[in-house]
Amino acid sequence: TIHNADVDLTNCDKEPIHILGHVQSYGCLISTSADLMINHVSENCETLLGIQVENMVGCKLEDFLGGKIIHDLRSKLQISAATGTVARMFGRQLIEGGGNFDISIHASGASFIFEFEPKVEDLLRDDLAMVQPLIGRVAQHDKVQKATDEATRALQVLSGFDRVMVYKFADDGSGEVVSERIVGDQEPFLGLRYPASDIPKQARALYKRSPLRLIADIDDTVSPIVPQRGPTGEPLDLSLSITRAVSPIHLEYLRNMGVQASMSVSILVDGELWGLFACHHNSPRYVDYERRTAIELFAQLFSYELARKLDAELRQEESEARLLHDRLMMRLSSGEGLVENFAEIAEELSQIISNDGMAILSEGRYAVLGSVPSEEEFNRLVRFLNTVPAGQIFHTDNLQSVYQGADILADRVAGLIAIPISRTPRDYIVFFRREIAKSVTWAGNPEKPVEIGPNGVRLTPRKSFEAWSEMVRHTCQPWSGAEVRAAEALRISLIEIVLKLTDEANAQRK
Ligand code: BLA
Repeated sequence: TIHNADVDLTNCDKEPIHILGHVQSYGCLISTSADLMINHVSENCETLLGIQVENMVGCKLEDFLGGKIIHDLRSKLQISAATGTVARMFGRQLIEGGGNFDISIHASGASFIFEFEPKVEDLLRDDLAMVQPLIGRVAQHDKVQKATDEATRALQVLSGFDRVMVYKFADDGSGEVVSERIVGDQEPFLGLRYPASDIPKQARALYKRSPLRLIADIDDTVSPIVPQRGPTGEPLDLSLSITRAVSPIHLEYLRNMGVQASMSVSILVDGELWGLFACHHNSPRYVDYERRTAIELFAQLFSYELARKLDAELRQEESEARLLHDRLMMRLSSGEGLVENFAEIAEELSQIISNDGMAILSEGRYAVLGSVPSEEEFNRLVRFLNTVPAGQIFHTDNLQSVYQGADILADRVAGLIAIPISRTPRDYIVFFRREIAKSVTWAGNPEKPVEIGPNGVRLTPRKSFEAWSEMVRHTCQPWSGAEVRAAEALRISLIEIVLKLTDEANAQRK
């Protein structure tokens, strides 16, 4: 196994996971210079290819492989170099009389990396043929959630893993299991949240470039790459390597979770890592390169579908917000009072800006719905809100960080959006949200016995969930850009209405 003394639980994002210098036993690696002179090999070339490893470095690749395959590798290299991608070949013979291999070819710095996996022969092979109907079923759904669930199911079929999840990242790098398919009797992880450190920054960055990783067996004996460093002292960059052995800290995490094999596939939207398909298996599981290629293709097609649906959902939300807005304005301008009808109005507004509670203060009258401050607490809060520059909405995910009086509200309120609805005195409509960890519950079984590794219980899903809860103490689910924009539009309309109502009242008094 690999050991890196400089990395522990406090500095996960410093672990150089792209240069750990080992491959998993399901494949072997040969790296060469541009003229196909071998500069690094993994030691298991001996068992998988039957070549004496000490004879390889400093010799030409063609000294070991057949002429036909060398010719094909060269042309694939050209394609890979021209497109900046990883080229592939499936089921190819390397040496006369030898077995067949799936091959991956890519450029890494000044080197070319060739990886070979013994071919698993399967006469019923239909990997690529499965992708099209499966993505077709995903495309039929308009809603993001439905499409995602369908994709999770499809990936379970394609991969055969015991548990397939979609793990979605938030802006801060933390994540949530938003879809899940389980085979057999296992505890669900659906809805659970994890801190950003569980998939550290450098891993998230790498997963944008490299779409799939397979950890076929967490107890695998990994094979070192020799020499570890080239003549310039640099280790081989394995960022795009498909046999790369992964972080030992992550292996411990999986072990503590009771998982024996793991595969994850990136989901990119607009060039950003939106999420991952995360797959677990309770026994070792190898999926061959040809099937992994089909899985990558599926994930890529899903990404496009997802981007389309996210876009459509956003437009749909915006148009619903506009309609609601118009309805509301019509009611108010026909003379219905904001405070008298607050219950109905609040319900309508909640469809545009989701919340756990709402309050209005208008001309000295207070009305509320849901999880909110008392009138007295609200009056104090208003004095704080009055310090915000006039004519602006104010929003925060963490009231505690800006407002002294927030701690007595903490059981009901963690964040708010305040919309001023008059100039003097300052009246407000306020949307409140509770602390996020309070609205998410842990679903796992804390009593489940597992042997805990050297880094302790932190590397378990439950502790991980607790770590996330601790990290988001005093904060609410962030207000989205669309919600903040809706609040701003609402401010402008409400000011207009309030002015009109005041004018009418004044006119009547004359
Ligand atoms: C990698 N962590 C990962 C990966 C996942 C997770 C999916 C990608 C590798 C893979 O496919 O297995 C995390 N897996 C999860 C989560 C769920 C899941 C959250 O199924 C939820 C259900 N991990 C930690 C801590 C550290 C850490 C504390 O929890 C560091 C101290 C490190 N995780 C870590 C590293 C990697 C990783 C370094 C990269 C592994 C690699 O690609 O080499």
